[in-house]
Formats: sequence, structure tokens, C-alpha cells
Amino acid sequence: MPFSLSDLQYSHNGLEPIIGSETVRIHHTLHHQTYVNNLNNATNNTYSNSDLISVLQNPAEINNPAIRNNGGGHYNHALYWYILKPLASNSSSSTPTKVDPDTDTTISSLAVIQGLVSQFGSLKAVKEKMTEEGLKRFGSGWVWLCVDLNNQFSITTTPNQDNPIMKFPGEASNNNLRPIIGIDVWEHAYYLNYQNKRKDYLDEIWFLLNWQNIENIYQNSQTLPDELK
Ligand code: MN3
Repeated sequence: MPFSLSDLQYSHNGLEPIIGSETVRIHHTLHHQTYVNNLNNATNNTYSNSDLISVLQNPAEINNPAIRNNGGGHYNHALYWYILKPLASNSSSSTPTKVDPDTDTTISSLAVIQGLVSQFGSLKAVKEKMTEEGLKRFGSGWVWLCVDLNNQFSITTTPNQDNPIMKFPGEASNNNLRPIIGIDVWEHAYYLNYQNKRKDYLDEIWFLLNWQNIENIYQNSQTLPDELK
């Protein structure tokens, strides 16, 4: 079976009010689907989702711009959908509640939370650094929270649909960075809700993070989100 688009684990309106239904629908069924289709065309339908990491780490494949752009697009978006979730609904109100992860006792025992707090001091400090980096990324790209082989975290950005997994021709190593959070800062990810206000989008998406799924990636020696297995 060639590369394929996985279903979302929530409905198109599941990320409201932070990311609207129309944005999720267009982003998933049109943008992400197009990366998948173009990646299959560029690789003659010879690979499936479980091959994606090895394709991204094969310099001979990444040397082809169609594979670099669409392979990155497929992986990046699969991770993005996986690490987001709907806001918790409040039983006493129909309005979902935004919970500050720094005060959320349901996630405080997760290894990823304890590691981040140990290295950065608080999750707020992680958020501020990711927001700062996301604002510095000129044009389209992604901001990443990665972990290395020594369980050290780092925050970085890449242009277009590149990501820290890719191994480029002539590159000795990709530093073995494994993304555990990827935030899309292309305008198509936020324009309908936030127009030019990328900072507001970066501030708000923090409340949508699915820390249990981020923990799954952090604890797993693999890089692939469950959706791609
Ligand atoms: Mn996108």
C-alpha cells in the first residue's frame, strides 16, 4: 500500500475555538493529502507509511526536491495532527476550558514533562522559546522541540517542509534529533483564525498539545507517530 493519509483522531471542529473547523478540514484533506499524493508520484508508489523515516534519512532520496518537500510535508503533518487534541470540556459549561500545562496535575508525572521542567525550569519557558523561534522563522516553516540521544531537549526551526530528521547529501550526521513537537507556522495553518498574527496562534496552540501522545513519542525509541505505523 502506498503512502496514505490517516484519519484524524478528532473531528474537523475538534480544535475549536483555537483552530477553526475550516482550517483543519482544508489543512488535512487538501494540503496534507496533496503532500501524500505528490510523494507517491515522486516515489512511483514504491513505499508505504512505515518507510517514511528511512526515506527522509536517505540522502539519495532527499536530493530529489519532490521527495524532500512532500516527504517532509507528510511526516511533519502526521506529527502535528498526532500531538494536538481537543480542549477538555468543562462539565459545568459548554465552553471548553484552556488548562495551563504548568498547573495541570494530570500530566505532571509524565517523563517528558519532568524532563522539560528539569532542563528549562517550566513549560512556560519552553513555550516562550518555541514562540520566539517560531516568530523568527521568516516565511514558511516549522518550529520543533526535539530530543537527542542523551535525552537533552532542543528547540529549532526549519524552512518549508524540512525537518530535523532529514539527512542531506554530504551531511555526516543529522545529530540524531528526534522531534517530539512540531508546530506548523505556514500561514495556511492559522490564517483564517489569526490572519497575520502568528504570535497569537503560537500562544493559543499551546493549549491544544496532547501531552500523552508527546510522551508516547518521547518514551518510544521510534520516531514515527502512531498514525504512520
Ligand atoms: Mn501545513
